[in-house]
Amino acid sequence: TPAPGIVKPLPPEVFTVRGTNAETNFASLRGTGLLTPIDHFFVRNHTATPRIDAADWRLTVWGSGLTGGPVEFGYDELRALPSVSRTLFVECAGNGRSYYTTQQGQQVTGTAWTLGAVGVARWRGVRLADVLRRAGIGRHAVDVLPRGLDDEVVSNGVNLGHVRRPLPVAKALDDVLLAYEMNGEPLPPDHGHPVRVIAPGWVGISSVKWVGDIEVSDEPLYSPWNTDMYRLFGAAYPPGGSAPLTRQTLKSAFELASGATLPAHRRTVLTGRSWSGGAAVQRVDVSTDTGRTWRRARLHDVPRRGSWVRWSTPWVPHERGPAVLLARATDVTGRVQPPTAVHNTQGYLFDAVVRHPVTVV
Ligand code: MTE
Ligand code: MO
Repeated sequence: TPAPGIVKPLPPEVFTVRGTNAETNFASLRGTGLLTPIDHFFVRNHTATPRIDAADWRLTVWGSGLTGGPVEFGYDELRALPSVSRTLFVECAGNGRSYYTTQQGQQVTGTAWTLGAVGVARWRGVRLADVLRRAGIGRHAVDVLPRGLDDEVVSNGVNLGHVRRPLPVAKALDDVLLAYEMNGEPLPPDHGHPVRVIAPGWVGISSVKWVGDIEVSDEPLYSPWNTDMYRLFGAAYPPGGSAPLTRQTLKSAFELASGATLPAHRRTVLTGRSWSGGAAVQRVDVSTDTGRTWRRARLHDVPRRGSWVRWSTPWVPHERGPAVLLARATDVTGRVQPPTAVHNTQGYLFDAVVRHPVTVV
């Protein structure tokens, strides 16, 4: 199934196409390494992947938050700056959204992701802070607004302009990257070629792809992506919604197809991954009896905030028929994935334990 506007191949055993987006099937990650291979990495496009030649690309940094006028950077200039490499996930704020409906019976709007709108890559690039300092960021700057070069987004007949979302200056100067490499390769077209933002631990919309300009402002900046979208609205939240979303929440997924069949009386190794943008994952517990009993899974990676840990646990099922598997992560602050997630109308930040159905035969 071709997805409109995605450049890379989307084999159905690896991706589920959802509108202009492609979700990674977690089962296809079994046996792969810590990093999501580029040909398995989910794609979330508001419109379509643009083809941008690095040789023609310029980054313009401008705005009232600079001490001087606009400053331009070319691709080679950026690559000549000191570089850093970091292993981080990009995850859509709506990852897991479909479970508000299928597990909790609640209505939500937006792409009906299961858990595959997340991937971990090794990103190489420059610190956004270095670029902002070279551009002459002033002491009164409050917001930093990267904007994408992809097409303007039209939603319900309204032109929302180019994808853009302000970062508070504290985050922009802390750990945000302007990345030009992914897993050791030049950034592929679908993931932001030639340069994208990577905002560690934060909702995916903060990691603007195909960045073309960055406005630095000494007044707060707004875009639909921090006013109408990517905030929490609903009964549990104030009438104007929550503050704009920042960090991703705690989640776990099995590397197994939903509804997979497993042989009775044979040892199966259940594998999966857990992650959070808040604090590092400390432990993962797995239940094979719908939560009556839990066992601690073995972790295969050193837990790090903003990345994931792979885990495994053996299971010898004896009872034939349907079963429900659960995986529940705990972070280093003691936060545990809850049995239900607090509803919000746009279905963001689903953090509850997901019921994973299998059949023992
Ligand atoms: N940046 C631009 N310019 N256009 C987009 O549509 N989508 C955002 C973000 N950056 C988007 C963007 C969203 S919602 C997510 S979840 C991530 O990119 C997805 O990154 P990926 O496609 O590399 O997985
Ligand atoms: Mo997203």
